This record gives sequence, structure tokens and C-alpha cells, in this order.
Amino acid sequence: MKIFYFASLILFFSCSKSTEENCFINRRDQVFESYKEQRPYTVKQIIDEKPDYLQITNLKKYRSFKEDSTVSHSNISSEESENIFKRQDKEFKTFRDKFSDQFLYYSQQQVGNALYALGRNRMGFWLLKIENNIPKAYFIGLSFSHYYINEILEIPIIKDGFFQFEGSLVKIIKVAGLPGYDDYSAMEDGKLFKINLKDLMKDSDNDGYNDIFEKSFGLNPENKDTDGDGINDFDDMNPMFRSERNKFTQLYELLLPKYGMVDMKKLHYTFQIYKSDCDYFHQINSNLRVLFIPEEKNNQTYYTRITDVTEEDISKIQTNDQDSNIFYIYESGSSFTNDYAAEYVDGKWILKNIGGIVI
Ligand SMILES: [Ca+2]
Ligand SMILES: [Ca+2]
Ligand SMILES: [Ca+2]
Repeated sequence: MKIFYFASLILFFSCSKSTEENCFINRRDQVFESYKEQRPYTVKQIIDEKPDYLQITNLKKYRSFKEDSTVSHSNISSEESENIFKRQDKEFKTFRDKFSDQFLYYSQQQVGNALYALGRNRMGFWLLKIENNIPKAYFIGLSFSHYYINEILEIPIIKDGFFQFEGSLVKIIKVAGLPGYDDYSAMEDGKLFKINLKDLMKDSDNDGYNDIFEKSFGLNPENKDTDGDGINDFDDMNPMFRSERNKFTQLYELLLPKYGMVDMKKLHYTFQIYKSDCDYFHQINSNLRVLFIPEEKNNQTYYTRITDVTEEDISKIQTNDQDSNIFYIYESGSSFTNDYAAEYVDGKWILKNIGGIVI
């Protein structure tokens, strides 16, 4: 009895404290996460931790990473990227019509009634399929921190019930002092990767996202409606957490990126991903799809732990000792930070940009 009481007391304190701790910070404590060099995986580690559904064999003849990756993805000029989009528009018109510009498209193939392609976006690689005019995307769950898929594939991507592609095992080294710059190199070339289509397309709860996607990002593959708010994962703009409306959720909503006229509801495979344990942030009503990654590495999924999928962060909220209506908050990306003072007046936030850095 005593033990039970004690345990529940701890639980009570840890719960009631957590929103405070996870959302607010004292001004002097606010420091940038310092750069930590992470040691890249070895080939053995990649193979040991590879997903069960993935088969890897060695090829005798192959296109190397060096031959295939003539331009690095993170460092192309705007002119080059414009050319890529023009080429994409022409070659992959059917896919762009259905999926819009949610992906970069590679290697399409017609199989019976279905048209397939390999897609890549910020979150990772996908198998795309258009059948009877209906587009579907299946997340592959292979981190680009470990796997490189050739942009030019010389083999059919669909064969004998398998999705197959050639590529390399790679490593990414983040370069200190150059945010957003990744040094990307091959450890072993000449790999053939194969995934059974049945494993890849498995959608246990039939909500429109394959199991691999849901497991990779921490959604529930056995439940159509992970957060139980009555909106299925596929249609939910914030599928992990129930939305609430209060002062601080409103502050976080104000800091979300704006995409103007684009109807983000139609883009089911485009998510903004944030690393945060703050309940108020989790509870936002969002116009764009959001997913959250726990701050502690141990609580993250395997996929998000090894893959850099966050594009920007929004900080905890700093309080002001002198004025309880004024708060400070900042947003940061790989090459910028914006600092704001936020004042809550008559049920509304007034945001003032008070500084920032652009690199
Ligand atoms: Ca599902
Ligand atoms: Ca689900
Ligand atoms: Ca939901």
C-alpha cells in the first residue's frame, strides 16, 4: 500500500511537471544544441540492423555510387534544381499530376494496369503506384543515412512480385561549422536490394499508410486512428496527438511554415517533422501534416534515430520574470534562426521578430 502510494505520487509529480519542463525554459538556460559528431555506421552494423523484409545481394556488374551521384543532393544550384524539376515534369507527368511535387521521381515501369516509380522526399524513399487512376505511396523504410539508391536503374524495378533496385551502402558525415552540409560517400557499391511487394504494401489497419511507414514514424499500424480523435491517420493533419485549443498551442501554430494557396490536405505524403516533447506543441491544430519525434534518442523509432528528417525546429517557450504576458521563442533551420518576442494581448498573440541569423 505504501509502495503503491509512493509510486503514484512519483507518477503524479512526473506527469504534472512534464508539460512545464517540456514546454518552458528559463531564459538563461536556453542554449543551442551543440554540434556533436556522430560516428558513421560500419557496413557490418548496417547489415546487422537491416530490416527483416530487405534482401541484399552483391552484383558483379554495377553502376557505382560515384558514377551515379554526379550531383550531391544537398548542394545543387537553383538553376540545376530548376532543370531537374523541368525534366521531372516531362518524364514523370503522370506521377506529378497525381502526387504533385511531393517527390522526386525515378525509374518508372508499367506492369499490367499499374504504373510504378521510385520516389524520394525529405522523409525517405517510397514505391509509388498508380492503378485505375488511384495514386498510392508505400514507404520503404531505408534510411538515406545508410542506403543509396541509384538514380539511373538499369533493371526493372518490379519483377516476380518484388520491388528491386540497385545501389550502395553509404555513410553521411555531418561537417562541423557548415550547417546542412553532408559529406556523403559509399562504403560498398554494387548491391541489389529486394523487397517483397506483399511486405511493402502491407497496411494492417487499412488506413492508407503502409505498416513500414507507420512503424518508422511512430504511428500505430494496428489502428486507423492513432490518436483516437475520430480522424483516420491518412486524413489527420496531426495524426499522433489530439489537437487542443489554448494560448500556447496558438503560439506554436503561428510559427508553423506557411504554404500560401497550396492545399496541404491533398498532400498525404508531405509532413513537417519536429523534435519536441512539449504537449502544447503536440496539440496544435495544423494546416500542414505534422509528426513529432521524441527528444530523447532512446524514445525515438529506429528509423528516426538514424535518419535526419527534421527540417526545422521550434524552441521551448522562454518566460519573462518581469512580465508574465511576454514570452520568447525561436525557430531554427539548417541555415537560419528567427527569434521572437511574443505578447499575449486580449486573447491574441503579437509576435515581434527580435533578431536571428542567416548563414
Ligand atoms: Ca496503416
Ligand atoms: Ca494507423
Ligand atoms: Ca486521428
